[in-house]
Amino acid sequence: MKPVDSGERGLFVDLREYIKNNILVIDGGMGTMLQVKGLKLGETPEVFNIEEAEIIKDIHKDYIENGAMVLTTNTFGANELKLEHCEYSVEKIIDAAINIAKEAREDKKIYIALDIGPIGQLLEPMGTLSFERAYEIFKRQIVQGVKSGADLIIIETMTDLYEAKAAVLAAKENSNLPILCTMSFEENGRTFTGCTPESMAVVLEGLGADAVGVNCSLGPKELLPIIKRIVAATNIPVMAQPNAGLPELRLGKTIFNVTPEEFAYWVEKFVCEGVSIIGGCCGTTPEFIKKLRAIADNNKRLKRDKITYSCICTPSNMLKIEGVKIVGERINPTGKKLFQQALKDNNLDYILKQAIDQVEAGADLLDINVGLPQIDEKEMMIKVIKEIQGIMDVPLQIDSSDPEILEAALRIYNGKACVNSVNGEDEVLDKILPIIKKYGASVVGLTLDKRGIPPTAKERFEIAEKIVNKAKEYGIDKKDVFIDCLVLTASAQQAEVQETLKAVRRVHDELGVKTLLGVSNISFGLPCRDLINETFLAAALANGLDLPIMNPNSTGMMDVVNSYKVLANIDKGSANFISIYGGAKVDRSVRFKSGKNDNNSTDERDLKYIVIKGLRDEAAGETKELLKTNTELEIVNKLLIPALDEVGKKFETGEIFLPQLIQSAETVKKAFEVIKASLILNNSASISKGKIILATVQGDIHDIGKNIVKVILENYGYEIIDLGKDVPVGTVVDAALKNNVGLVGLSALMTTTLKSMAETIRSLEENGYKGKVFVGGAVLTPEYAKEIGADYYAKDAKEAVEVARQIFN
Ligand code: B1M
Repeated sequence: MKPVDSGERGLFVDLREYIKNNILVIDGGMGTMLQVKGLKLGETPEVFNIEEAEIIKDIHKDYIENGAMVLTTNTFGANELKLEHCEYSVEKIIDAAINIAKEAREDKKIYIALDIGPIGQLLEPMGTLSFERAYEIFKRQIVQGVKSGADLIIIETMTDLYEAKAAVLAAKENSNLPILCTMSFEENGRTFTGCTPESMAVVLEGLGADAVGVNCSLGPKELLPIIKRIVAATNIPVMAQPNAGLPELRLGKTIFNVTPEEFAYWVEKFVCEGVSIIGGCCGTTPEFIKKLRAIADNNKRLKRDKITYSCICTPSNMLKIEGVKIVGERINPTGKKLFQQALKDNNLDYILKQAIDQVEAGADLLDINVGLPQIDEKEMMIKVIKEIQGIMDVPLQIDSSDPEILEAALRIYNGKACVNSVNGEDEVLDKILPIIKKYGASVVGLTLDKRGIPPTAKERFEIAEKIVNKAKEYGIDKKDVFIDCLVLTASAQQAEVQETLKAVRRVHDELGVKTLLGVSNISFGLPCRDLINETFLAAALANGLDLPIMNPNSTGMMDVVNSYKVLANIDKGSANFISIYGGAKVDRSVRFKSGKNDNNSTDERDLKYIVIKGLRDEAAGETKELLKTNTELEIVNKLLIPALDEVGKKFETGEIFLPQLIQSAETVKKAFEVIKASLILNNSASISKGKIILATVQGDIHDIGKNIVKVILENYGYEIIDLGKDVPVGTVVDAALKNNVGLVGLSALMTTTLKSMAETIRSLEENGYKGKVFVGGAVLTPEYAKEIGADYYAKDAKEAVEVARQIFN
């Protein structure tokens, strides 16, 4: 089944079939080829489809002649945002690109892939682009791609899994074409936004991509460990399109240092690992693809082992359901007056606190139930999911019986979620299972049907079996079905407690699926509920319970889980147990005296805590409160900056990722708005003591520090012209000369942007600026400031005021 020869196109092999058993060779770099052929810096490559069509055609032909089976259209950036100022429409550019590829392939059996790159803007909550807007942007490209006759869609170089999801959904819902999707990873094994290879593989496979993998990123050698992780996480074909090595800047030119031979050496290793779709990215040429074609012709696609483990995930946190995983039960209004009130008051902070408390206490995933008759459950579900996902990376279990709510929630959830729940009724299964399949989620199946909850283990087992089989009919693997054999209260249905346990045992042993139980139902109506809950939990775990839904803030319940993990050989060498209980004298008698659930809910949430957790809505109130007893600068220096330092450390060590970093920064902004208002209110100075320009240098978007400096200087009576962040060198120079200022202040927070700072100072001098320059920012030292020609260095906002005093007084 070789698709490339000069036969009739009528014999064209279906791509989905082809990649099941063969190695497919895609073409190589387009952008870097275009640069060699005259594309200038800043030019839009896609315009070449219309104005320089012959150049594109020649590149395609060159790739075909060297063995490429797939041509990738020159449409990487052909989306309506990137083409906003382009004279040609998205439709015109895509149509031209596909037609050029068709002309290049003539009547050869070559597939044409509509190429789709990232939109170029960050999605919410990291940026401002909504998920649905991103979907619409991709949809427009895909609709045209289908119209113009693309054979498949390649979604590539994604760094945000949420954006990749929007693109894959747009492709699935607006075409029947095969979808290949790749993301770009960094040396730390994650994408720029913190997504892991496993999460990517699991989520994109679940959404129905036909192949998943990695492109661009690094050189082939550096990609090998990432590729191994992708192969180990998915059952669909894996693809790889590395760069021709790590780019190096030499004499103003980007050089890729890997030869075609070396490239092929590594790609052959990928094939031995199980990769079956190969191609090249930046720096690769037809010569590279020729080598890859030889690999494809000389190797068979490796038969890979089927992946059978259960998991759910967020982009940065893949949770394998192995051992015991705790489902936090507290985001649920049933029987909780405060929670009900929070829902009615739209008090998302309260809900976020519940989420944080549970995760800090040890929950591995959180059940989210916001059903209350007086509120719009769908709207609330979406809000809660977005808010939780904005600040933490715990996977979620969406708990609702309404298919419309479930679909809306699964659509916006970032990752692979679990749905709670379906039951044994055909009507329910037929409505909900297709939604589970479409979004690649896992599902909880309750062992009840129209008759209610059957009393015996046998009947509950039968319902479980029916759910697993029905899921299979809908294409849902049993690894994605978790069965809840249902807990009845021991006080009312004592005889059935053992039936539940027997059912768990049978489902676990005979169906081989994961089991889940809402444990604390067992003790309703009895005194000392903790004791019953804990004893039942121990019995259930011993019978094969994998996912207890419980209150992780209950120390007793956590004690049971922790000790069970030792006894079941899950906690190897008892390491976790010893780290928790070793040394400390745990007084276990205290808990039993109270007879109530322990709840370590942390009420002592100072501003620092609020920033670290990214609780935006709490920042303003807390800051106002603090201003009653602290000065503005005290709050900045003692709380806000140390909090950000801690966030920075967590980011550096991989404890948190970009989305959380952004939430903390946003939280600081909220606090700072209050501080600024207070300073303005208390500022008596009205005459300008001097004009100062402030800017964060080009390439750097950190402006919190610069903004603090600005507000404090304003407070001391200086007039500030704030040029903002990421300010081009020329803008600073123009503004300094035009406004005839006496002082320019530059801020930089990254080692990589220090050279921008040096360049700005040099350019100011070269262009005849006569005033002084002062610099600041965490990466700077007084020595370096001197070295790059700054007149002054200011460690912080106070020192900035000293500098201004020296200049203007
Ligand atoms: Co990022 N970031 N960040 N970040 N971020 C740092 C700086 C980092 C140290 C974190 C880390 O890895 N530990 C690291 C830089 C590493 C390095 O080069 N040495 C880093 C990185 C890598 C990145 C990204 C590349 C991450 C990514 O995308 N993979 C990306 C960069 C994008 C870009 O700029 N092109 C990025 C993005 C972001 C956010 C957008 C999420 C956000 C910024 C939001 C915003 O500013 N609007 C952010 C944040 C918040 C941080 C940390 C956590 C905090 C920075 C901050 O605001 N500090 C930071 C880690 C850290 O510094 N602890 C980190 C508080 C602020 C008051 O202090 O700015 O130092 P600072 O200002 C002080 C003094 O330095 C001085 O006075 C201020 C008040 O006392 N000062 C001046 C500052 N400017 C002055 C000018 C003066 C005088 C004094 O005269 C003109």
